[in-house]
Amino acid sequence: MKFTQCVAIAVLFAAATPLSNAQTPAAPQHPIPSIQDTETTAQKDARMAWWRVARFGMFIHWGLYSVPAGTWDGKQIPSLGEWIMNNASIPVADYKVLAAQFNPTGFSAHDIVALAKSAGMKYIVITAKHHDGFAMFDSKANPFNIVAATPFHRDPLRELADEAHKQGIKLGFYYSQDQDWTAPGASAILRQNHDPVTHHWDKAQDGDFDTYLHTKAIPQIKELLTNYGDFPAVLWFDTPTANMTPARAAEIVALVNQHPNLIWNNRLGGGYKGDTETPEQTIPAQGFPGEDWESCMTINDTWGFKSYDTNFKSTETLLRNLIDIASKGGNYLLNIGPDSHGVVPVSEVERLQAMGKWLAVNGEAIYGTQPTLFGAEAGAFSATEKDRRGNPLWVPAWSWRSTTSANKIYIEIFNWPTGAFHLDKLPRKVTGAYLLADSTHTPLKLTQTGGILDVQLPAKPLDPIATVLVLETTK
Ligand code: H79
Repeated sequence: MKFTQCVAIAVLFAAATPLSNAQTPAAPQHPIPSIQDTETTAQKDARMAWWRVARFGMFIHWGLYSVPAGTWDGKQIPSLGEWIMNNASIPVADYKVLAAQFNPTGFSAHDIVALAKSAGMKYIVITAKHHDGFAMFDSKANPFNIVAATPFHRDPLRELADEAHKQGIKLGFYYSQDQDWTAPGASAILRQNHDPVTHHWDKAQDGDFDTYLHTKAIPQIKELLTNYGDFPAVLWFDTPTANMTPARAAEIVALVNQHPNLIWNNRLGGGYKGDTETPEQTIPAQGFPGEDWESCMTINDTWGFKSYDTNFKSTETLLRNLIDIASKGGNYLLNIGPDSHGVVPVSEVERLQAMGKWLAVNGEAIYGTQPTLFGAEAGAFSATEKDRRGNPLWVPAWSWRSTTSANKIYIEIFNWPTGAFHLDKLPRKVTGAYLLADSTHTPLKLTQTGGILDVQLPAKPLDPIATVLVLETTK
């Protein structure tokens, strides 16, 4: 997706706008207060604790759109695979018949949970219902679902919940609460000019939004919140339009309030801020200091499977993204898109396993760490060039990043220097240094004068993508 395509839609994510440090948050005036309005800081810290140390999660976009897999009527449909119904203006009846062809017998909850674990991911968020309105779970509220409408008859969410329990990982559900292209009355965002006004391309989509909300969205959210034991740990809303008024959003808040451990994002709408900022396909220049945030990204150029999208990011890019995000205090929610058989594309599996290999050695520098004590290493805003919004262009630098713990500073080095690694303005005293991937932790020679540090490095990095230098510190 082109960045420019998202701009108009980004406006819809009103809650995604970060408060500048100068602003004090106004006391929220919600029709129904949400947990964030009423809990203490200590309660919030306890609720967010697992998520804050997790740093790395698996997004799964899987649904009926994996059947056409990016092609309709013999034509390759540009842009996101999960948007095919909208992008190709597929009539509701024509889209619904896909369900009869969806029999993903290659799906294995065990293998997907094991893949997430081997990648070093600490949570999974799967599409329970995307904008196409097809529920990937056993829903009594609406028959357009994987159990009732397909020959598969199984509930992948139940199977994933069982496996996630067994293998010890958190499971969350994505639910498109506002857009639903097959339910009468729900929203559909116009694709061509990105007008946020809701737009239907089939009379079957016309109807009353409150009827949709009360007969489908709310009952299904209730099912998701009550039928899967301890899960979902996360509820991931998306694309609120003007239809998601404060009063309507409050009806959903009344439900989520009954699940006091639940974490939910900033995309409910109606003025609710939720728990997490959710930059999509980008890493913010300096993160969201003091806030919980999560960058979600595709591994190629689509969320939902497209048979011909082979533009996979390299393991190097993916690992640098994870490290960059961790150094700014955020989480990385990296997507996979299983195919219509339920199988995860091999190129995705390979990259995840490679990331897991790095994390198995270097995870100490990522999980549960604090952001960098420096900052300039991430890059700088250009004095002359502007980005597509007319703001100063952010020019990232890729020599190194840093993460922090109580008594260590981690330097993730991408560009291996010759001789010494040099640091200015070090706010702590360094008492020792070693490479994390060196199992013997052989001490490296260092000199520190005031805040200026030089650490002698071996001639070659221990990992071609990122080698972690550990500085043991006292304050
Ligand atoms: O679920 C994934 C996306 O389908 C969803 N959010 C992530 C996590 C998403 N929905 N909308 N958007 C993201 C942003 C809007 C993109 C659009 Fe377009 C630009 C909609 C219309 C213009 C891309 C290009 C999709 C259709 C044309």
